Amino acid sequence: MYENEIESIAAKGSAKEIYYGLLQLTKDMMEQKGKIQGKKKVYYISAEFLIGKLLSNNLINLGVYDQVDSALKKHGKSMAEIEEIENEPSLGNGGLGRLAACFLDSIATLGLPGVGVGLNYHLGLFKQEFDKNLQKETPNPWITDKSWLRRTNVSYPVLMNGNTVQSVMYEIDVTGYDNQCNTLKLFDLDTVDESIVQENSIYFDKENIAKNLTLFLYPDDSDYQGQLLRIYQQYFMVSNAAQLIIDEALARGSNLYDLPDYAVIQINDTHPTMVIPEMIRLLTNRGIPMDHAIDIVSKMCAYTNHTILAEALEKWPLWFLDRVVPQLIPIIKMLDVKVREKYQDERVYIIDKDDRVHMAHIDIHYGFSVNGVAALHTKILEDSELKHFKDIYPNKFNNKTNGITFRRWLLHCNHELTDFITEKIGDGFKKDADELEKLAAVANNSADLEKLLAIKKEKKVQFKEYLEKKEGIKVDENSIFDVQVKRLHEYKRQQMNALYIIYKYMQIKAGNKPKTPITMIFGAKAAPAYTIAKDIIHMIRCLSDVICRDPEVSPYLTVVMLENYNVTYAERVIPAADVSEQISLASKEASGTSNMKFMLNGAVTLGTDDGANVEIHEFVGDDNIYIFGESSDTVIEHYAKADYSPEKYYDTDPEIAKLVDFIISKEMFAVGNKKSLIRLYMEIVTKDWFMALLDIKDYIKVKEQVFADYDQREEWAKKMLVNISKAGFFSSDRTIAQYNNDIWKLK
Ligand code: 26Q
Repeated sequence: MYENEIESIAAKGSAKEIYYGLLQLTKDMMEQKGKIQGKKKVYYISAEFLIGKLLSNNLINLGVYDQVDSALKKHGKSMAEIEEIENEPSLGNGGLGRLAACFLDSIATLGLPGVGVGLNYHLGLFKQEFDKNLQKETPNPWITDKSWLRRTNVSYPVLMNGNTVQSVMYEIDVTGYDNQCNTLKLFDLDTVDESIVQENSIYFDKENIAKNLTLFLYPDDSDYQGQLLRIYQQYFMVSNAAQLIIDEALARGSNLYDLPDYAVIQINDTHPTMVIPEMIRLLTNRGIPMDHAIDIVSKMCAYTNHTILAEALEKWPLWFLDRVVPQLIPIIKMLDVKVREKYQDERVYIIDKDDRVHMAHIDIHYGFSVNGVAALHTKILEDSELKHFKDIYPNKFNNKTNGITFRRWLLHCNHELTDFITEKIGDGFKKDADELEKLAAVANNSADLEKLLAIKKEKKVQFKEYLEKKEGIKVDENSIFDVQVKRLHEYKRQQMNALYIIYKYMQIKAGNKPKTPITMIFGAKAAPAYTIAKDIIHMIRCLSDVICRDPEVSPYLTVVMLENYNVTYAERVIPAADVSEQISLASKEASGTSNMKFMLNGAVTLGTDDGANVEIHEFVGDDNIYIFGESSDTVIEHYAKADYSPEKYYDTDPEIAKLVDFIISKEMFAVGNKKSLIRLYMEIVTKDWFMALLDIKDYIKVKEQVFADYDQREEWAKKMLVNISKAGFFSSDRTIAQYNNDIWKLK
């Protein structure tokens, strides 16, 4: 089927023509497949859907990738050059959004009826550029005339601040692997106007809601207007979602009293929390008594927590909400009153004594399920962060360890490894990831291990070429690729990794050269208003310059900070990685998902016992992972006693002081911004909220061991093999099967 179409598209002249031909063909094929049906659907509401480019993945899931690939080759073209034409949708930031995208893939692959609901941000999250080694944010427009987006006639009125706007719904089809399709629904406003954004910047009039509502994901919220805009966005998203859910259920025969038989809502972090009061409001408007409406909605909503950082848990001042959604205020107050009647414990109130609304508390009281995203994370929620809730609702809490879709993170991004695995154990693993286990037994001889090393080398060469073409940066494929790619946050401790670089730089200066050169690769965006995060990026860029300009050091050490790290970059750099940096302060990383992607692609983890690293550690065993640092229990104790102070380490340990002092050295000042470097130095010496100095020595020690072990090539290849073969658990197909069995209960 489709052979003639594919052949005639591949025969076209330009890459552009071929891309648009394949785009249309793929859309037709998806339409042919039809939609996954079922009485009850899951609605996954999320502020982010970091879906990445779609062409290759859709072709893989439709089962025609190889056919297209060979047709292109026959005409002297490659998939890689065709994919270049596609823009990457800029609808997410990091793990939370990528998880939503992996989940959509797995929901469709398992044949479950599911809908993603989000917003159609025209300029996405910002695009990152570097100017004098400082992060500069510019708009990231990604929508083109012909694309995966389909405009629909679906439109809902949304009342905000007394005005009613009329939404418009767009759709993107999501095809399952060897299965039918679901849809991602993205809401938008026709009045949004990109021209209000100042040239080459992310500044715009924050008060002109009709024109700015869906311009950016996470617009700067460092001021009041920015915070109000976020509330507008959130309410617009959930009001549309609620109206869609009701419409679709009515169309399938619901009488609304039985709505939980038709729809379950997964609330991805607290951003969609207002769907609860909004749904209650809409049901009461349709004549359902308040208490009954609350009961119906409580049976429909499930909440996923993605963080234990207190500052990341949303608490909106009541009067902010009153400005945007006065119609929800009586409902939120009533939900709070009901909580107060039942529980005389102010820690579980929805509205606190300062009149702030704790969004997570709404989710926990008025949802039927609360889940964390890795075993350790859920345990910390239950035992400390949300203990008061666990005591009230012991049965609501459950764990769903995150996962990743192997279609994108193995089949698509690493054909060479996929072919090797298929040769060894057949292709059952593509549908049943646990079959990867077989690999450890059958591929454990020298020839296979060498093949594994050769594949890694090939992926390193491919990345090297991509990097040089894209950014003009040269790296050596014979060096060790040590990679840390994730949102920039102090708790993820990119700054500690940078301190290691300083250590290594000094070692090399002192004559202690590594046997194998090292390439340290970073990719990270910092939130525009997060000053210290931007300072950390600046430090890393400056280190890169200092080292690159030093002929004594540069043959042995290279530092690269990728510009505008995104899904497309991830697909290139993860398969090329030897070492996976997962070095968050123990207890702070809810799960992490890049750790799983690296593991699946044969990188070895250097990490703390945090998030899903704990589970990776259990699966691969002590010999195939490098764990360092204080335990989560110890860290939690430090927080409880408030007894951590970086001065203790800085003042008493000259080796640590030397590393930190380098941040404000003349070498760094020669290439960097003095103000930024001094600010970061002061932050680390006097605050160090995420305890980089607590773990730095152990980190250095273990990292040295990693690099020494790397030279034992066959032993290292065995570690790679174990990591790949134990990755099956981290398939998002497993995660979604668990969501469905325990929470959604769809067909
Ligand atoms: C909140 C309030 C105001 C402004 C922004 C935000 C905000 C924005 C983004 C809060 C959170 C996020 C993103 C969170 C995120 O990506 N969390 C990650 O989720 C992954 C999937 O579960 C986990 O693997 C990671 O551990 C977690 O950090």
